[in-house]
This record gives sequence, C-alpha cells and structure tokens, in this order.
Amino acid sequence: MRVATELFGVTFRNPVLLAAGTCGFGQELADVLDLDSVGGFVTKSVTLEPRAGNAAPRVAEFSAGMINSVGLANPGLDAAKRDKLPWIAANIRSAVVFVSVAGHTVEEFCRLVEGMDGEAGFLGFELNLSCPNDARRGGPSFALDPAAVAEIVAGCRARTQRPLLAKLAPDDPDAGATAAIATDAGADGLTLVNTLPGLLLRAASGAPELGAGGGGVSGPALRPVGIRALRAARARTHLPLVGVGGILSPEDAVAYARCGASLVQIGTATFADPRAGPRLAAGLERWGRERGVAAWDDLVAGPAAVRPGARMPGRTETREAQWRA
Ligand code: RRO
Repeated sequence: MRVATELFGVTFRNPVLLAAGTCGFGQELADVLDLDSVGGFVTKSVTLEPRAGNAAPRVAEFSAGMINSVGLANPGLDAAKRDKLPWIAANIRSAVVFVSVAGHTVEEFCRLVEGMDGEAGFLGFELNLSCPNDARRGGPSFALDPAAVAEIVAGCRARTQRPLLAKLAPDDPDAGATAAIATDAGADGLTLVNTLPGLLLRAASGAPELGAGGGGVSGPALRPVGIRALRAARARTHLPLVGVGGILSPEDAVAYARCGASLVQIGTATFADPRAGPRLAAGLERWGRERGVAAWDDLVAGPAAVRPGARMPGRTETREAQWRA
C-alpha cells in the first residue's frame, strides 16, 4: 500500500505524525528513533514566555490510558527560535514539522506566529486552542468559545501564509460547528482532538493523583471521543483533518481515516514506546498490503462521504437531531 500522501503542498512519507507534547522539539527523541521514519511531528506548544510547568506528578496512568497536567512547560518564543528550530532545520530531512503555539489572547497567538514565521525548519503552525491545563488562563479552552476560535484563526491567518492547523477540543458538544468556524476563519486543516479534561483521586486520601489536580485524559479511553469529534468535523468542512486520540494499532488509524482523517497523530503510545510511531507507519503499510489496498488515500473518507444527515452508529434519531441542532 502506498502510505505517502500529499497535503499542504508537500509529501508526507506516511500519514503518521508524533503529536504535540509527546516528542519535545524532536531533539529529545532523536537518540531513540529516526524522526524521518514518520511522516512528521508537532512540537511542544510554544508560549511567549518560558513556562516551568505544573507541580509534579505531571502524569499518571490508569487502566484505559493516562492523564497529564504538564502545564505547557516550554522554553518560550525566544529560546525556541534560538535553540530548537535551528536544530530541526539542521537535522530533519523528510519529516514534516508543525510548530504548536499557545497563547492567552488573540494577540499572543498572533505574536507567536509572527515571531516564528520567518524561521526555517518547519512547514506550518498548529494553533493549540484546546489545552486543558492552562492554570493561568483557567476556564474552558478557547476551542469551546466560537468567537475566540474565529478571532485567533483569522488573526494568525493574516500573519502567515504557512499552513495553519487548528487543534480542537474533545469535549466540544458541537465539533462540527467549531470546525466550520475555523474553516471560515482561514484554517488550512483541523486537528481533532486534544486531551479530555479529567480527574483521578487517590482512594486512601482523596487527594488528586496529579500535582495540579485535574488534567487531560489520553490513550485508548480517548479514541471513541476523538473519532466522534472528527466525524462531526468531516461533515462540516472540506479541509484536511488530522485525527488524534488513542491511536496505537493500524486498525485504530484506519478507523480515523474512514471518518475523514488524512493524517493521524500518535501521542500516549509514544510514552510507552518511543518507537510506536514508526511501528504504526510500518504496520499500516502491511495492513493495507495484506488487504489489497492500493493507497492510504483510498481509505480516507472525503467531505462527501460523511454527511450531516448520516446515521451515527449507536445513536437514536432523537439524539442525532439534538446533536446536529
Ligand atoms: O502542557 C500540557 O499540560 C498540555 C497541553 Br499544552 C495540551 O494541549 N494538552 C495536554 O494534554 N497537556
């Protein structure tokens, strides 16, 4: 099966990207895997100022995945430009890199995009509109506020010609509407989904397992949530979609493709095995070959294949109507 795919004017050697927050700026994983063996990666989210991150423990496992509250730990805009992007430019050959950016205001997002737009080493930006762990901001993420989505995407659109992905939230009751808003505001693609807000407590004390309290849930538990959101987005936008949430096996990735993902990202699986990304890429190729599939692109549902009126498995008509209203 041909796993290479053309999007955003470039060739991804396979549709597997390492998700933001799971591979640092590439350099952190370069000793344990060949980054050019995956289609690409998304950097840790960059903020204007350096961020030390939240109190430890920042991650905890549970039976269906993990929960994190890293708290946007990153070196900040200046150090990212000085130390991180030059390493990527010098060392990455074929992997397609997106720089994730996270701000507290529209203006901060715009300054981040403007600040890195002239640098080498990456193709585009992923706008992190959906961080569940930003204590400084508090409240629901930008992705749950349609006006904020429109303003941030449009503001960044005005400042760069590079591809812009908008990363949306798993707990959006109407991911389709948000997808349409991000599309109208000028995004080039949408990434669905970020982690799902959650909380784990210790039985003995009732204290949270994470130092920061709550966090974002990822891993297998997130997969049905991500697939639902991505399918809702597919019904309302023509843009390429990037699926993320609980992907480990070729079957998981193909399920995302079947509801519209042109690319997939692997996140939590990389923590258990840093080579999970290349293993998935190789597994996908084998999966397709064994089934006589000519190309990954043949598996990807286009906008017309998933219509708003289509029945969702397991939904009653009434709930489907509520969901679409
Ligand atoms: O740094 C984090 O705690 C974090 C971020 Br920015 C995000 O977007 N998603 C997540 O699960 N953790």
